[in-house]
Amino acid sequence: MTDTKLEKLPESLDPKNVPLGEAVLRHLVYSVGKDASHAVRRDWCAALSLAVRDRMVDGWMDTTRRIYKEKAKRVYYLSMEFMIGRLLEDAISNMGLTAEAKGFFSEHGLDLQEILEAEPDPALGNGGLGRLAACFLDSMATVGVAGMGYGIRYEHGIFRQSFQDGWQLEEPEDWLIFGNNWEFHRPEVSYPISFGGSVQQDAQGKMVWTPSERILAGAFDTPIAGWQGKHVNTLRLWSARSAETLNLHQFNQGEFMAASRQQVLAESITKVLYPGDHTAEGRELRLKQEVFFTSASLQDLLHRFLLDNKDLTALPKHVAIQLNDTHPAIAVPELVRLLVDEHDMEFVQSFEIARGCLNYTNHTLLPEALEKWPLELIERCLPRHLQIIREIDNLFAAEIRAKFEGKDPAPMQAIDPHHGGWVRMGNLAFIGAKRVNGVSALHTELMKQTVFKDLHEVYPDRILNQTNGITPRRWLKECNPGLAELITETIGEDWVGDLSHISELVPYAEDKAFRDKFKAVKLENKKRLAAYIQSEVGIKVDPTALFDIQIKRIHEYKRQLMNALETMALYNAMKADPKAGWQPRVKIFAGKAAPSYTLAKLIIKLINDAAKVINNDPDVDGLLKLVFLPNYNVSAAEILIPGADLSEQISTAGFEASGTGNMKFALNGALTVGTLDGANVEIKEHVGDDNIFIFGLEADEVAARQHGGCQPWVTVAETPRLQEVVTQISSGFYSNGDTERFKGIVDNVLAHDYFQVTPDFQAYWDIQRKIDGEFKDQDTWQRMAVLNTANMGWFSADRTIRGYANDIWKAL
Ligand code: GPU
Repeated sequence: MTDTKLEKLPESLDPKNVPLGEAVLRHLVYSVGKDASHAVRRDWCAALSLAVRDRMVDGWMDTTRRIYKEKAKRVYYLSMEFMIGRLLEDAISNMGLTAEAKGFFSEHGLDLQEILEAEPDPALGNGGLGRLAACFLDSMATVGVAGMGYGIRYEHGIFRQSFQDGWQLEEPEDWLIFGNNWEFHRPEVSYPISFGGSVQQDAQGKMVWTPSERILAGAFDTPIAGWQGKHVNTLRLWSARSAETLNLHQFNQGEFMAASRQQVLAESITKVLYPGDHTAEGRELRLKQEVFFTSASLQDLLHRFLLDNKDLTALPKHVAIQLNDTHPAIAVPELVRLLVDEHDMEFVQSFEIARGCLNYTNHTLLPEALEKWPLELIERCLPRHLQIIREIDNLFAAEIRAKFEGKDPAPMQAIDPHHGGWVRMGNLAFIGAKRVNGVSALHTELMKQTVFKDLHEVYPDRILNQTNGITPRRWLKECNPGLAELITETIGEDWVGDLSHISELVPYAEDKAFRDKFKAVKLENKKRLAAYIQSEVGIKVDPTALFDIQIKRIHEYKRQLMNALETMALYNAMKADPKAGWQPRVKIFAGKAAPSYTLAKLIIKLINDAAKVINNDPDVDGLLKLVFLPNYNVSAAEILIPGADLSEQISTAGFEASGTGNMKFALNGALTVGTLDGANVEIKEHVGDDNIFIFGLEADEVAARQHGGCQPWVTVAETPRLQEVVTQISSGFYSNGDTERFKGIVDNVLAHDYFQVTPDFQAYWDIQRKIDGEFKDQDTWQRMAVLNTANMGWFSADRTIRGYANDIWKAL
């Protein structure tokens, strides 16, 4: 820092003293370098973003000063994914600038909405886990937690999905191509990250790691303003670069490729987001990504701590670290290593410090998603970490033996010596954490009974629940302005900053005039969605039909297949008797499949092929449409969710840890058809049994069937509508007579059906027909819809963050 007499900036420089419009024009000319007559939407978007960012900076610095002064406990949220979506509307809305921005642009003949849509959608995540992290950033800033997000600045986010002849195509996504107006590059903030090499003991007995590879992590900061901009936190994303400079000698010899080799290798670490969702993949590079951002974040937070603290044993008092799933679980040995090797502390004390700061959130019970790394890989890439993991395991084993006579610690340890040897990251995270949490009540219970059964027995106080939540700013106020205005004119605006107020709407469920307005808003949203469908896939849908939507990653356990099969059965029934008074429906799907997940991709193809047949059949015209929208992302969700009548949350019970889309739909007045899984259970408790459509096997019944041999082919034979559909698919009805195409799906359903599509099919069909009937009674339906919106206050991510802050971080 420099010594300067300049403490406060002159008032004239305060961005608040300049009308927003003027600031936009100034940025357009002097930052973007365009004059108004040549500017395209993207230029206006850049100028507006910079003008809004200026308004955030003072609050940002104030927040930083306040945190230092008050010595507030700092919370670090480490996540491989932050699915932030577009930031401009969020920033304008939270900073209270919407009216001013709208006014300025309309004065100049421009439409704010179109300018907002010119912003690329940063999709730095796969699905719910990444979106949860983004909602938490908004809520930490709103609630006033001194929180910071740490992640990776991927050059390419999740792939862009399109369809070629109904098959999923993956293309690289390029969100940074026109620059990023939100971030501040901090070239001076950089940390070395090491890999490989060997460890030797020096003369004093100290372990010395000599790595064979070293890269640098550079920081990029994005300010995140909470509701009303009072508190502004930071999302710090790391980008990799080589620690070595260009080999000029080689370059001058004309060996351009060889000269840049080190740069290319280093930069590959933050090139792409791994598109695996719930499955371990990508091996070595993925491991290096995890180590890279975890180590950089820990070095950074230790550096910040030491700026005004000397005693590292006080770290747990001032710092809480949340590990978003096991992806950053290498933090356990890495924090110990930094304390022991770089700060000369004792091992046992260092482990106690680590265990005082670190907490771990589990997001799945799926065995294939619990990360484990081959010992050989860890030994080769991270030899010093492996030593520390072994020591931690020994310490843990001694603790268990001392506390529980005769208890074998081996199955609980981080290292599994069998089958060539593995490091189990879930066990490592559990052993190294102060608190471990699940993400819904049911999921947390199942965690205790299954994956962490034995660890829970020996540390019964460690596991707790924090049911997920969503930010009402993005997921109601911004994405559904019509409904937001109706709510505000009815009960005032307090709900935006404190969603519990939304329950004041409950009495209005009985008010016919209010219900009619609620319905009118929904219809407008459905028209907007219909226009989007038309422009994306060229299918015309009737906005008065029942809009039935399933949007999420494609996964067997989420059972898009069951929804598709029911659609085909409905098609058969309608075709057989078109005059039977059917409720017209539009079935809408969207979601990406992991590129290596063959069956998931085949399910997409099946839905697209079925859509071709159904949408072109005049017999069901006006009765049924089937739509699969490409490239589902946060921006698409913001159009889809407000336009839904029915929200599909139909996972095999026991498999969806929580779900958060379920909350977004219900908050926006869609009714849920769902199983008793994840947070559906709690949604049912809040909206009331009469205002949700629950069906199907429960988690314990599913588990029993999965363990005892069940015979899906028998169930199919006993379910005529399902039998008919399965026969049609295998005989090539949806594939131009090709009987091979969907064999993978048919064989799987008939022979294994691990995710229990066949036993749940009939109950799903029945409840859908019940829904048809209830939708026809629009008055009753709208009443239920209002009660959904009104009773979702508890699912605000602000409530979730307060839960973490009180029970885990001790930070409020
Ligand atoms: N989830 Br593990 C992901 O989106 N990706 C993952 O790799 C893992 C979990 C989801 C859960 O499936 C979903 O139920 C949950 O709501 C979400 O994390 C946030 O907790």
